[in-house]
Amino acid sequence: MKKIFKSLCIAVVAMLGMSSSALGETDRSNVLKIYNWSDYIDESLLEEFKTWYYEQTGEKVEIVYQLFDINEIMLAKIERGHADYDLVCPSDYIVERMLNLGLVQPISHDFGSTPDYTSNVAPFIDELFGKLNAGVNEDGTKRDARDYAVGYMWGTVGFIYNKKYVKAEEIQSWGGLWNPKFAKMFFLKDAFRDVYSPMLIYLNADRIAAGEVTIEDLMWDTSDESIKAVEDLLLSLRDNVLGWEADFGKDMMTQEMAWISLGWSGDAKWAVDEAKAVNVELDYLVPQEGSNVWFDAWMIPKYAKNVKAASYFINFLCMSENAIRNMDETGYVSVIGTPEVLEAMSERAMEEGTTSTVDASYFFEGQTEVVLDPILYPDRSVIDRCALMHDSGDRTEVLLEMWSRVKGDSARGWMKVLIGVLVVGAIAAAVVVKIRGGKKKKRK
Ligand code: N2P
Repeated sequence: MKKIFKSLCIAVVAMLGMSSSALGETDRSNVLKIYNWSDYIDESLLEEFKTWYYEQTGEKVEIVYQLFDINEIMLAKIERGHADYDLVCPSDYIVERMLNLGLVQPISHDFGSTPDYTSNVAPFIDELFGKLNAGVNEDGTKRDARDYAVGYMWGTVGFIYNKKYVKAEEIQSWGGLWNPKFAKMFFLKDAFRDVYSPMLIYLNADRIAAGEVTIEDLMWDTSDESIKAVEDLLLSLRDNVLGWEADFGKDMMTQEMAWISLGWSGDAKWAVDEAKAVNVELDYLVPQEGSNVWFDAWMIPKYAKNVKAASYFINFLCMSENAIRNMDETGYVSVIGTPEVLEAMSERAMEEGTTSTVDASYFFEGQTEVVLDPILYPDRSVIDRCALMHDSGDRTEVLLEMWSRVKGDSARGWMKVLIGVLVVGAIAAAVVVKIRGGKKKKRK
């Protein structure tokens, strides 16, 4: 729960700070407004960026940092055009959507005498970018999404589970969720795309095995028939769901409030590490039928006001040492694939007691047997059964209607109460933090 409070506190403190400094006395063109996922950065880098930016450009910058937990909430703000963010961090399928809706602008890689660290992004991420439907340029040529976005973190979707109550064999299939033993003991992610896709894969497992359809094909499938089939499947599960979580599932897992959470690999890593401190043994796996591999990327909205600082900030995050710090802090895996990152992550895995190896050659060239945490860098065999999601375009409304029917009003009521309690708590905590000039407690 402290993570949720922390996230909300940052947002609130950022807004308080914004009214008194950034937007009050500082010229907006010297402010960098960032809209990022919660728990998704080493916050000390925000302060350090200001110094680094001044060293590189001789220009001062203030940062306003705000948080979201759901892609579609961020997108709605940008789409309405009310929010003048300079940087946002959508997931792959929303990168497609933002490109195709013309919401973003190309990213300059002109950093003067500062090196272009964006070249540190691993070729694996370039390949994922290549799979996006990025539309066409004005001259009709195929658009390269990398002209408009730079990768940040990536991972998979799977089950975070408590080893005391759940055996890995019991959840090797997405169908493990229907085991009566787990009724009211699991969370589903409150992100309709992250649930729809695994369920569609589960429904089509036999066809995938028979070679009649690929997971990649399914990631484009938003037909009425498939949406109905997923709806029926989820309705048969609804009464067993403990809750729909946007970002608190990982905390609940560490507190043993749930045994399973359908979530992102980065949250799994964070939860596994946190849980160790309280002698709770968590783990993570990607079910055998297959799943999503995803990545999030920085984009500069069309109406950004500080494009230069935005592109420098992206460049700053692509430095190996900053990527490593972000990984340490958040549990998520950076898109940076340099030897420095490999060395740091391999050392860390060994320190944490990992002895087995993975084939991570898809990410670190030639590394077919390397000691790495398999939650962070899954074996190639896992990656081979994962595919990227795609923008559902004008089918999004139909998917959302299905999602709303599946979750039902009771779930929404429950969430509203929870959110209300959290917001009140966070505001109280933010006031305390501000009064005490509270210092951030680092995870490591
Ligand atoms: C971190 C959110 C990660 C986003 N809280 C995964 N796409």
